[in-house]
Amino acid sequence: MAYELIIVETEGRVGRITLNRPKALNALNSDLINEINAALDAFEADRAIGAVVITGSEKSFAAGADIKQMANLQYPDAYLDDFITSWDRIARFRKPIIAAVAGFALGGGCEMAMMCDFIIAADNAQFGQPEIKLGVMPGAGGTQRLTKAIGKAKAMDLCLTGRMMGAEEAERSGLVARIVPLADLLPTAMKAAADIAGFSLPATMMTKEAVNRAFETTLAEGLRFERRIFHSMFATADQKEGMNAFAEKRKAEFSHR
Ligand code: CO8
Repeated sequence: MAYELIIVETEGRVGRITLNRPKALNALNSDLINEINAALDAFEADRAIGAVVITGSEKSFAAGADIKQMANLQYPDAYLDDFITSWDRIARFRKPIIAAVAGFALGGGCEMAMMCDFIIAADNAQFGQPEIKLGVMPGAGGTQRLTKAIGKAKAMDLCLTGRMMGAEEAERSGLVARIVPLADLLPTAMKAAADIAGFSLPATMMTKEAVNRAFETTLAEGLRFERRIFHSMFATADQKEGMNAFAEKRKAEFSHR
């Protein structure tokens, strides 16, 4: 597929998607989402890809859903077309995916970052759910994922006032895994992704699946799920390689199987 609103690259076993709609601060319209979804489908199908980084520009990760495209949307069309359903492809992506966020991550942009496995933020990052200022509310997980990430008090504050939260507050609140200087954002995210992609692919995918299960089930069920997957790893070639390499004091060469 030819991409017009994103740039898709690979570096070793890492895939990178760069949102590239600078004039609109990477506002998310349907064409942009369709392109992201196509790139993710391709990366997911490609065994040579072990992790993905999604990023925007230095000024804006994504300033939200395209307000101009949404302005005249009517309820029957929103309902019948199930508006936004296709936007959660990132949340269903099975391989590890990191959001490298600089500048604005607002509305759907913040929601998109939260669909990733973790967020590395530049020190100029600004997160927010400003939908309330537009007469609506978050629609792609903002009220749910944000609340799980930072708790009720902060989530209510952000969703009800529409204020922005800087990188330091976001890290302190648990939304962001790491903050780095702007110039280090991409190298840091790519290094983290390359480290992850160097590990056993079944192991990283299963780890991600198990961590995500913690958000959807009870502790007892989650622990049972973890134990079952953990046992299944003894059927992988990479478990044999990883443990034998340790015993033989050499670096493991994973076959990602
Ligand atoms: N939609 C459309 N265009 C946008 C958007 C947007 N969300 N954000 C910025 N732009 C455009 C502006 O209209 C402007 O275009 P033009 O030059 O043609 O007038 C251009 O980008 C530059 O923007 P500004 O001049 O406003 O730049 P500033 O640096 O002065 O301000 C801000 C930057 C603060 C980010 C400001 O642009 C702003 O407030 N943007 C809107 C932020 C917002 O409200 N986002 C939430 C949108 S609603 C939403 O996301 C619902 C989620 C639905 C689910 C999504 C699923 C993933």
